[in-house]
Order: sequence, then C-alpha cells, then structure tokens
Amino acid sequence: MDIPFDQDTICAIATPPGEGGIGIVRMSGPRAHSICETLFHPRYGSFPLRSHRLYYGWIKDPHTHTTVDEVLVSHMAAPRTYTREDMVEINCHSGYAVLQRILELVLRAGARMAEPGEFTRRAFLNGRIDLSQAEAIADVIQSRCEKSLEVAGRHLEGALGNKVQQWQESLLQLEAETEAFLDFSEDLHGDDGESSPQRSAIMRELLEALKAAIQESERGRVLREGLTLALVGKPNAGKSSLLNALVGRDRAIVTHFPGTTRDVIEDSFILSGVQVRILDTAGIRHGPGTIESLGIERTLSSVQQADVVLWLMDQSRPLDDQDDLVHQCIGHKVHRILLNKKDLEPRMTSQEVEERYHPSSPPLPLSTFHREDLERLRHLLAREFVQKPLEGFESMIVPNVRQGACLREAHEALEKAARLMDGEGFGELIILELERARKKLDEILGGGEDEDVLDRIFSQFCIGK
Ligand SMILES: Nc1nc2c(ncn2[C@@H]2O[C@H](COP(=O)(O)OP(=O)(O)OP(=O)(O)O)[C@@H](O)[C@H]2O)c(=O)[nH]1
Ligand SMILES: [Mg+2]
Repeated sequence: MDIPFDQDTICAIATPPGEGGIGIVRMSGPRAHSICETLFHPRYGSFPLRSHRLYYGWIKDPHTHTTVDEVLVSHMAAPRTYTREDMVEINCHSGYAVLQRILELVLRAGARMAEPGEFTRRAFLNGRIDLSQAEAIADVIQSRCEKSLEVAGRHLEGALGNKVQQWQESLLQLEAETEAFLDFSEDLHGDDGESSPQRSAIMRELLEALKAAIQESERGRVLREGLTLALVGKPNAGKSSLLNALVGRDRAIVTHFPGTTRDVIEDSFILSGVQVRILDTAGIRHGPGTIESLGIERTLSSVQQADVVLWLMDQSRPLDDQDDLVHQCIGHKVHRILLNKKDLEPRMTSQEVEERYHPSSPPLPLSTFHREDLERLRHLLAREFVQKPLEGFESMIVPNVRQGACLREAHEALEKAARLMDGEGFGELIILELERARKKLDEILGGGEDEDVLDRIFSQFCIGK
C-alpha cells in the first residue's frame, strides 16, 4: 500500500550505535501515538498519553506479551514538535538487541524506516525551519571545533535566514519603485531616465551587503572546513618531530636517518578554535629509489591540498641545491620557512635564506625540542591563518558553499540591474534582473529548490535525525 508522504509514520533509532546509557527510538507521523499504544504499557496513567509529558512503563511484544524493556516514553502532539507532526520517543536501555527489537515492533505496527535526514526534511517541508537552518543542524552535529559550532549555532537560530529576508524585502521595494518610476517616466516622455536617489541608495546598500556576505563565505572557509597544513622539507629536517610536537603525541616515527618518513602521515589538532589537518610528508631530495620517489609524489600532492606549507630547514646544515628543489616544489604555495634545530651550531643564516628565496615573511628560527618555540609557532599560525582572515567579519554568519553560490548569482543579477538603471530606461529588464536576484536568495532558504538539491543536503544526515 502506498501511503502519501505526509501521511505515513516514520521511525528510526536516533542514538548512535553501540552500547550506552540510553537509546532512543523515535517516530513521526499521524500514527505515532496509536502505534505507541500497541506496545507501551504505562505504569501510571493511561492512553491517550498527554502531550509533552514523560511516562514510565514497559514495552511489551503485543503478540507474545513478553516484556522487552523498561522505558520512558514521551508523546509530543503536533505542531509543537521537531517535525511539526505527532512524535513519540521511546527512551530505552541502549543495547543493539533491545533497540532493534523495539524498532522491529514499531515497524510491525505500521511505521516505516526513515531515510537519512527525513525527520529534519519533514521539519523543513512543514515550514518549521528554512533550508539554511536544516543545513545548520547537520553542521552542529558534525562540528569538531568550537568556532564552527558557533557559526552553526547562529545559522540554527535563523541568523542567515533573517538577513536573506531583509534583503528580499529591499529587493521588493526596489521592484516597486522601479515599476512606479517606469509609469512615471512614460507619463513624462522625454525625461532623462535617471535613477531616483532612493532607488540608488537601496541598490548600493544591497550590493554592499551581498558582497560582504560573499566575502565571509570565501574567507570563512577556514571555519567550516578547517585549515590544512603540510610539513615539507629535505629529509631529516625535523618534520615528523614537529608533527608529533603539534599534535601532542608520538604519531610519526622519528629517527636520525634521513628518509624515515616514506608516506604521508595525517593527524589533526585544534588551533584557536579551528580544526587543523596536518600532513607530514616524505623529505624531498634528488634521485631517490622507487619507494621514495612514490613518497615524494605524495608529498607534492599534499602540497597541492594544503592551505599553508611549513617549509622546515635544518639550520645546522648549509643550504644546497636540494633546498632549491624544495623551493621549486612549494614556491607557488603560501608558505612559511622554519629554521629548525636552532639549539645546534648554525651553518646557515636567516639572511642567506631570505636572499636566496625571497620569502614573503622572515624565516622563524625554532627547535622542536623547545616548548616556548612551539608556542610561538602556534601563536603565529593562529594569528596569520585563522584570526586575520576572519577579521572585519561583521556578523560571523559565514555562508556555506551552496549558500555562497546563491549569493554570488544574486549579486551578479543585482549588478546587472544597477548597470541598467544607470544607463537608459529598460525598465522591464531591470525588473527581470531584480526578480532573478530575489529567486536566488530564496534558494538559500529552500524556496523553489529542486529535489536533487534537497536529496544532496539531507543525505548528509544520519538516519534518525
Ligand atoms: N638538535 C635537534 N634535533 C632535532 C630537532 N628536531 C628534530 N631533531 C632530530 O632530527 C632528526 C630527524 O627528525 P625527523 O623528525 O625524523 O625528521 P624528518 O624531517 O621527519 O625526516 P624524514 O622523515 O627522514 O624526512 C631526529 O634525530 C630528531 O630527533 C631540533 O630541534 N634540534
Ligand atoms: Mg619524517
């Protein structure tokens, strides 16, 4: 039997797999309460369960009458629920068998398994949240650091949605003014098609606001995706030692033999509230054997992936043509030179390095053995690559990639409209561009969004959310 989407009742285990304190089976849809009635036996009170109250009792198999688990059940009547539909949550003991058994009983009583993200999708389709808030829910769940959680929290409150609505209102006002202006200039045929001062002001403000949001989306990528650092240099420069020091454990093997690291080693740490992915690579040198040259290929691919390359030099050895080779490999990327092993007798100077490679900032001397040096490095990285890019962000409403693309298209349409306004009349064309801008903004909130986009967004969620 095909039940229409808005009438079937979905269910899922909402807690992560594995043993734990409690597990939750949740249901959403018009039959949630009646399905609950077939299996739940409250210790106090009786059916119908009152909304938004917690009931203590037992889940029993309706066929065999055996008790499955001791539970707490809540029934939340529509519309004050996560999905805006009737919902039931069964809090049971969290073990694989008990959760599966309860889920099976719920399914047998007429619910169907939820797709990934389907609870949230219903919240969106039923108008409780806009698409930017739905995306924020996934971001909150997936956040691995404080800063990205902060941004997700703002989106969840609807901060981006509110802004978009304001912009849409301004656009409507612009459209109305343009229409009025069109009628007016028809009456006064021959008048110069000059824009009214008010229209120009609204237009200018909107263009600026959209531009700022687009910049936040680009520069704020570090908040959403974190930062990728690659440690690169000649063999034995101390790359793996630095990796271990930064992540705070012995992740990579360190020996005094050059060529210890043959493959890329990846780990992560938190810097100024942001997740940093760090790649330790095989040392770059001339004419290595096959295994090493494969390793070096991977080094180059790590360089490609990195936002920032840390080029380690062993300052107890003189510069040579292998340093030139490293420079060839990384010169095109944003990089910082670190002069390692400053505790040893120096055989090169900072000045020599600067004269030879002209780095954009002076090399930083350090020793991976010295805690203060590592702190200084951390501080420098945080300042330059996390805090600086985020400076001047007004609202910290960092739009994600999809939202950024919608903003860019809206901005483009608006710029066209502005050019048309500055030029001769073409009133209908101006209105078309303004409408296009408004439609693009609407897509941020999920208006007119096609199924494919929704599928892509909601498939990132887990089942049960
Ligand atoms: N004196 C001194 N030795 C260091 C320092 N940092 C690392 N070393 C030593 O340098 C040697 C090489 O260190 P690694 O971290 O393995 O160097 P690497 O760049 O990863 O080397 P490969 O993996 O071979 O490319 C080890 O013996 C380290 O203990 C330092 O600041 N001072
Ligand atoms: Mg190494």
